[in-house]
Parts: sequence; structure tokens; C-alpha cells
Amino acid sequence: MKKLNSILFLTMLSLLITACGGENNNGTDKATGGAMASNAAERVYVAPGEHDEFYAFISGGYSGNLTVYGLPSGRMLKEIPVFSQFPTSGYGYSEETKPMLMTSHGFVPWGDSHHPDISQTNGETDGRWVFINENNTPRIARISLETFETEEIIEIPHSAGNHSSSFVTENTEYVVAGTRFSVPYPQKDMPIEDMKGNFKGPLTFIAVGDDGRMKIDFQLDMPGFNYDLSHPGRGDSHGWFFFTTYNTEEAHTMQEVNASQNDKDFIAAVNWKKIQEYVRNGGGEQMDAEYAHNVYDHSTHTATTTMGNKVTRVDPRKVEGAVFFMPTPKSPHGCDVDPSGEYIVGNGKLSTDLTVHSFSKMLKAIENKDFTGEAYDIPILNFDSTLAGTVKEGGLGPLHTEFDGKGNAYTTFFISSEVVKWKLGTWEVLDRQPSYYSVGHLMIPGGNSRNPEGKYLVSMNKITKDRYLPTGPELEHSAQLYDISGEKMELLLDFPTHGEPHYAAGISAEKVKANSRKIYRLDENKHAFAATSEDQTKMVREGNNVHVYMTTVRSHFSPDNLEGIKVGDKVFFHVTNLEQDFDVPHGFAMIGANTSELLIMPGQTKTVIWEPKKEGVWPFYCTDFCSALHQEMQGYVRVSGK
Ligand code: CUK
Ligand code: CUA
Repeated sequence: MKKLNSILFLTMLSLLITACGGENNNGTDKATGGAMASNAAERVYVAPGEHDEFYAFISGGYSGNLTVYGLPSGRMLKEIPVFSQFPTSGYGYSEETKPMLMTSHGFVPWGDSHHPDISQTNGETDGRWVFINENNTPRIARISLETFETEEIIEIPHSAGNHSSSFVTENTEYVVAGTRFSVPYPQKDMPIEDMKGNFKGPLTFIAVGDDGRMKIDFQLDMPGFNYDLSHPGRGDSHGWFFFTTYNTEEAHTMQEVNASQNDKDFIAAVNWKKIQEYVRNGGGEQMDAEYAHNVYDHSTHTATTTMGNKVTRVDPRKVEGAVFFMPTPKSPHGCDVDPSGEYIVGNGKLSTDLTVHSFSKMLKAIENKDFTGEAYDIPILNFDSTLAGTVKEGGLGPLHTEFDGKGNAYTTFFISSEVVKWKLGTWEVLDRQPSYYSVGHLMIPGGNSRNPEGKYLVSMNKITKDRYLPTGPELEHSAQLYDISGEKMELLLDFPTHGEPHYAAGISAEKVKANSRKIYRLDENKHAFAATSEDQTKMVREGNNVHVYMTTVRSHFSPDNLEGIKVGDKVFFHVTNLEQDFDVPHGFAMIGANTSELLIMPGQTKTVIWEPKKEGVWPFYCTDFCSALHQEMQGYVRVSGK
């Protein structure tokens, strides 16, 4: 491969750096210019009591969570805890939800979430689940759009930096988990400098059942490049998955320079249907693995962890026609597939151009064995024979592309801080609008499916600077909403986002709203320590463990006075909310408890542990204002000496 012209490379590098922190790039102009629609306020205004047209599920980045927004208003509707403990509801603190955060490394109470993706049926978003990846301690979560709660988390063994995840195939057959950092496979103690040729980049395919349950189907033993982002094929290319790679140099130090030497890295095209068939026929080898699989059960209201110990490892070279490399300039980041499934867009982040590959040309090139070489015995396709076209003068630093379903694509350019609209097939640039500042991902509801709902576009920006009132050195990140229904994009709204929103997934509210759960039925509560009426409440001592079966209903706890507890006891408060009305949770907070409160939904049971250290009479109370007598909703625990 040709070496990148070093002057151009250094220029790009310095642009990348100034775009991140510099004061002088176009990012600091507060101009909103022609892009701003004159009647923008009207178009984002959702009157009191009215609902938004779309849900947007925005990743919380280093908050580890997922936030839910309404579009076009930009109002935040909910934060859903996923990979991080969340004191607001007790997620990850209550005994029932702690197992959700178990991993093979033990209890990991934090995560870095990047890419949400909505489940699909026949290539369309279906509003059943949102999947989201955790980058740091590789995991994939499934969130129910009936309960808006995290129901399942599966750890990805042998992975490091689970970044090119969690994208789903068009009938939610698979959710994929790629590996950003190449690592020894399996892990072992070895010199870092021996990385090249000895590290691997396993890609994991997780089968999703009709009930949403995830199961690791196979793991593809790929060369030790960095696998950055991915997208499934759709339509004709359904059955394939595409992954961008960088650091095909396999550099292990100073990667900002050493991983950018090659003029082209690859998009790996993986025919998962072929591999699936190979595995069904007994192909692949069983390999030791250690991973946690955490499932939350809505009848017992309790999560359980099981540890996995094997995965099926597949050597791609043993499956004829399974994996090919498409050379793509320069250090591609995003890898996006258009709604027809024909075009695969490689966003070379050190490039000014966008490279678009053609799926049908790729198939022909494979048939004709039009290869220019091999990388670790995997065929490299001739660049010219898969190239569909190039979008020129798009901007600087292309990262991600989405589609409107009307033949147009929209690409973010990080360095030049803009969103560029271009036409599929002719590759001409149709419009460009600045985005404040340093835009990363963008999202069009359904923009990841065969049928995008191309009315709005949300850009998620890395730098906030002067967009809002200053809040000290740390500012929340910022998103911008554009109307893309006309020929030109129109900026409508800025709104702050929580954590670092990498990606988002959107869906029309109609597809979700009707199925949203209102309560948990008390008569279906199978929690082992539930008291489903006040006459079932009790206190049971087992040695130093004291189990309190407690209930809440407007506006008292039962029991509300507890005696017979001693310093040194371990008190389990199992609190059942007897309410059967929508939106009437009760809270439970105990003085001095070194955990969080509980927030208990109607019909649910939750448990918190309290270990009293001091004698006395100690209060507890309801934290959620539930009635005019909420302030009376309280009780006492008498703690005696040993
Ligand atoms: S990455 Cu953040 S801007 Cu994790 Cu999808 Cu491209
Ligand atoms: Cu129950 Cu406030």
C-alpha cells in the first residue's frame, strides 16, 4: 500500500486536533446564518399536554445510560439506566438489579455506551427493543420499549473495546459486537511488542430469540486490526455485515501516527448467512470463554446472572466465500449501508472524500476473483471493481452517514463541523449546513433501516462552548435538530444532551406509545419476598439477617414501626408497592444506608439492605411525592444494642 503523503497527513492531524480544542476554527462563530428557519420556534413547539411525533433514544456515552427525548421538541423524557448504577431508581443498588452489572471481572458499576439500535422486522424499526453496546467492559444490553427498562445484558468474551456494536440485522436475527482493540485471543501474558500477527480482532454474532433473549451464536476469529463501526446489509445485501477497520498497520504504540500510515484500510464484508450455515452443520470449534449473562425477569422482578463458559469460534478462512476485504481510504470510521442495501459508505476520517462501494459490484468482483492480494489469507478485493462512486469536496473528516429514504444521504464532517447532503448514485453534493461544533454522529429516525422516516435529522456535537449559558468548565453536550423535509436542511433547535451522545436511534411515537406498560400486576408478582397485601407483611429473623416484608400504598408503610433490630444486624427491606394505578411509584429511604433509595413501581417489589451501626430510633420515609399525605408517609426502626 502507498504511504500517505506525510505533509497532507500532518495537516489533517493538526486539523483534527484543532477541531477538538482550538478556538479558531469555524466552530466558534456563533453565526446561525441562512440555515436557521425563520419560523423555527413554531415548528419545534409542542403545546402543553401534546406529545412529540418521534422518540429519540440517545446514547449517554460515559454516563453508561440511554436517554429518551421527544422530537421535535428536544425535551428529555427519561434517562434509562443501563450499564451504570442509578441512585434515582436504585438500579444497580437494589438486590434485584445488582446482578445486571455482574461481569467476569466482578461487579462493574459503570459503562461507556455508544450505539443504540432499534429492533427491526422486515427491515423496518418495530419498536420492541433498543440494543446498546458497552465499550469498556464489553457488553450488549437489551432495553424493552414496553417497560423502558434494561432487561438483559450479555458480556462479550475475548473482546476489548466493544465499539462496532450493537447493530441489528433486518429481522433482528443477530445483534453484532465488534472488537476495537485487538488482543491476544484467548487472552494470555505476552510481550506487547509481539502484537503484530499475534493479536486478534474477534467479531461476535449474538442471536436474538423471538422473546428478545440473546445468545452468543459464534465468534469470528479475525486478524488483529481495529474494528471500528459496522452495519448490516439490507434488501439484497441482507445476510452480510460490513465492518470498518483501522490500524491495519497493527501498530501498538503512538497509534495517532503509526496507525495512519496505510493509504487505505479495509471494510470487512462478512457473509454471516454462510457462517451461520457452517455453524449449524457443526463447523467451528468450542473454545473456553468466561462471560456473564444477566437477565431481568418481570414476574419475579429480579435479575439473575449465569456464567457462560464456551463460545463457538470460527476461522473465516475455513468457510469458503465468507469474508472479504474492500480497501477503503483513509482510516474509515463510519460504515453505513443505504436503505436499498446496494451502497456501503466508508467514511474515511482522514479524508475529504467519501468512498461508496457497490454491493452488486462486490458480488461480481468476488465471482471473478478480482483480488489484489490477501491479508492473513483473506482476499482483498480490487478497489476499482467495488467502487460505486466518490463524493468529492464533501468536507473535512467525514464520520457518519444516514439516509432519508428519498435517495439522499447525509454525512457529518467533524473537522469542518458540518452536515452535508448528497445524492446516492450521482454523488453530487446538494446542500451543506454548519453544525455547532464538531459533529460526531447524526440520526434520522429509521435512518438505519429500509424505510427511513426522513423528516428530521439530529446532529450530535462533541463541543458545546457558547451554545448555552456557561456552567463552569464542564458543559453538557449538545444536539441540533434540522428539518430535512425540503430541498435544503433547516436548523430548528439546539438542545443539551446528557453524557456524550455518540449515536441515537429514532422511531415514530406511534410505533411505541400504544404498547407502553402502565403498571405491573400485583396478582402476577412472583417475587420471593413479596407481600401482596397488608396482612402478608411480617418480620422474619434468620440469625443476624432480618427480612422485613413491607408494603406501601397511599399514604403509609406497613409495618411502619419496627422493633427488635440490633446493631450488627443485616436488615433486608423488601418493599412491595400495592398501587395498581399508572404513575404512582413510592420511594423508600432509610437514614444512613450506604446505598441508594428504592423507587418501586406499582405492583413491584424491591429490596435494599441496611446495616445499622448505632442504637436509637431511626426514621425512614417515602421519597416520591405521591399524595397530599406524602409527607406523612414515614416510619421508625428501633435499634437496640447487641
Ligand atoms: S463513535 Cu462517537 S462519533 Cu463511538 Cu460511533 Cu463516531
Ligand atoms: Cu409514597 Cu410519597
